[in-house]
Amino acid sequence: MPEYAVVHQKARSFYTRYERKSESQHQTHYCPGCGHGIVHKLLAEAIDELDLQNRVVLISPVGCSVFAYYYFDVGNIQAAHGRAPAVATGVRRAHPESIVVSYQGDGDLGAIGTAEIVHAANRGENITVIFVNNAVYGMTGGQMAPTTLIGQKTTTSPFGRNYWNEGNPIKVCELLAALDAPVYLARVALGNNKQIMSAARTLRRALEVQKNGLGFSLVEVLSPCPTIWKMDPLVAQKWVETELSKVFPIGVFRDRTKEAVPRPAPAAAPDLERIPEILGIEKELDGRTATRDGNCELAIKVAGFGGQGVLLLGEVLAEAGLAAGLQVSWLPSYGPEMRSGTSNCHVRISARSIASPLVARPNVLLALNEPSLRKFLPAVEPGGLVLYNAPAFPEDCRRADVSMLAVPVTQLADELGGAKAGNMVMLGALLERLNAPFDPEIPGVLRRVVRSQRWLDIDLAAVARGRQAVREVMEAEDETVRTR
Ligand SMILES: Cc1ncc(C[n+]2csc(CCOP(=O)(O)OP(=O)(O)O)c2C)c(N)n1
Ligand code: SF4
Repeated sequence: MPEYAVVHQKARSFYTRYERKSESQHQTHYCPGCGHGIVHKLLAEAIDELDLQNRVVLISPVGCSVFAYYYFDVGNIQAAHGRAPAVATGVRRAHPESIVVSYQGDGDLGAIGTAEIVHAANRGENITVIFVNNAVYGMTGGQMAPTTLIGQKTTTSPFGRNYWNEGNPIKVCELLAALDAPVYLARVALGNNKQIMSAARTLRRALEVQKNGLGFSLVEVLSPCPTIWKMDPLVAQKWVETELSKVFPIGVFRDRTKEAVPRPAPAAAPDLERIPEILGIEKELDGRTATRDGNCELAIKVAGFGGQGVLLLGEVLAEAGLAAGLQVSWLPSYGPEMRSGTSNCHVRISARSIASPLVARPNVLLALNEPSLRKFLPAVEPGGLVLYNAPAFPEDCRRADVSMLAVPVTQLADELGGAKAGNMVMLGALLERLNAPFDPEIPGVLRRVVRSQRWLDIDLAAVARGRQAVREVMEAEDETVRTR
């Protein structure tokens, strides 16, 4: 019997089966000879050896490794391009028991994500970054990366990278080694089997740094990309060993594992209730709206289709609040379409400082179409007010704990000669219901923002029509109550 045996087995931290589209089920989505597959294997084995599978959260951003979550049977989060270190920071701080790995390419980490990696390293976050440097943007077809070699041809440096035009390749390990906080920084390569064995040990060491709570660790892996380099896989591997390693020397650039002390646990988050007090802002008055005596706490959501004057309605309200000496904010939100796309805006009008212009829980909803009503009605604060552009509410769109009023504002505006002034009929209806301190400012605001005399006349008439419509509805309701 030999004293040792070669065991071929899958790492436990890999799924047993990668679900792929039927014709591709027999292969991973990496090209033959790609370094990502090797790095995945080394990482999965290191996780197994350190018995971390149940604690690891892998953050994969954009790049060829975007589907890392198909392979790793650990916690997985997909991050926006370049943002993995920021996401990793949040996860590690919120879950101090987790082991967080940020897996990034050179386009991701060294170009769009430069700020994130530098600041995460400078804060000494207790995360491990695996930086796969293949000297190109693989996923998008081979554009120049910050690590592209001088003279290397890419789709965006077709004559070869030129120092005078594109600068020198960025050496990430050397750059981060200029910072005080990182505990472990190393560069490894996949240029031959010996280098791969060494890479395995280095990855394990980086994870150990985090496991021991010591702080920031990063391993840069020089990795082949045969497809974009247009090389046979073996030639590409050799190129890593001979060319890439020449420009990016392999080695350990920082090792403070002996002297580093464990990073203190992050301070416990304060109770949410205390946040207004900590920030020096008063809590919002839930559900209370405006009264003429100056009490005004309006969180308004105006919503409808593009072209219905949603944004203008919000703007007029905010301008009127401002003219009345109140605090206001107006935040538009609309799709790329100019007309017929969804459009909404958030308006706050308050007697006090406004903490955020976002209105997630409106106390007034002005819904100019049915999709907006359906979308935002559930979010309205109990005790709030809903105005809806129709003769009646759909049967399945009712709430007993809010005040609901249906006014067919587009139709009423049409009768006045301009269906587009439906937003102003809505404004009039709201003003009639609110009795708001900024009500007297409305005509002046309209005179300022509406340039054409014809439309100004229609808009003023529309506001008056909206007020009248609400009075009619209220009187009809009174009548119903009296005759009951
Ligand atoms: C905000 C944003 N900008 C650009 C892109 C397009 N994009 C996708 S992957 C990528 C580059 C990936 O290159 P790299 O990080 O080196 O990873 P590789 O594919 O080589 O492994 C780019 C620019 C995107 N998805 N998101
Ligand atoms: S394009 Fe390059 S980095 Fe992307 S999977 Fe293929 S070989 Fe790997």
